[in-house]
Amino acid sequence: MPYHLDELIDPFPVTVPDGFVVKGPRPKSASWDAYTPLYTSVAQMVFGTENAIMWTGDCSLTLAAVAGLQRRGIDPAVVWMDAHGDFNTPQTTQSGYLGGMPLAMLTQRGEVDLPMHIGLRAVPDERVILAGTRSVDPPEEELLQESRIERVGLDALSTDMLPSGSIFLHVDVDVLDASELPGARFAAPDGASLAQLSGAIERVAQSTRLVAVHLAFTVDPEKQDGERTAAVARGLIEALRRGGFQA
Ligand SMILES: [Mn+2]
Repeated sequence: MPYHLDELIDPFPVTVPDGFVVKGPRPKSASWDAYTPLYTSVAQMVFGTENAIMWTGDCSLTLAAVAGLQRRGIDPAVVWMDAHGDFNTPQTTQSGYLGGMPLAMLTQRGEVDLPMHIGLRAVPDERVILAGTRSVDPPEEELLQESRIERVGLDALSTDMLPSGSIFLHVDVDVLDASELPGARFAAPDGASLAQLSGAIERVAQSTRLVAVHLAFTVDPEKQDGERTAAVARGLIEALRRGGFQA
């Protein structure tokens, strides 16, 4: 799904292994309501796909993926690897950036109709693990502290600590350090190495309960380094394979 919010990314920064490309319907504006048609079609695709790996340019498309799994009768726990908390709501955000809100939407915070329109049910806080996060706004920090969401470093994330049942893995590549992946749209200092991220992904996959994966390539197409981005993409797929996850 070559989107960064309502912006179609063409060419997409990585060559995606054979699969399907969802290019529409393109949202008519960058407001949550405008995403309903696109997210409905993405949810339908995830509903019909076993072991989906979803390649996108933003974090918000997670909402569609989880809605699609839920439609299949799966209530996945969510492991969220990201430099940012993505835990703002329309009420707390300072930037208004929708890509900074999806984890709040997923746990049904913020007054937004989109989850209802796409049939998304709230993921309980106890079934969410936030990993590798190092850049959180003060209002997000407050919301996170009030929540029951567990936060861990990538190295500390172990197979044992994963919630029970099926697992959905979200990876925003900005969890990596800029030395591994230049050109992140919202770079935060002191990120993970590709080896650290790969290790954490492999341990999640080893649980054998992984049902779908979202790889969010939140890099600026103008500022990224194509070879580095491709190396990261290969690294993430190899980590999933080593952990036993086959798309
Ligand atoms: Mn993110």
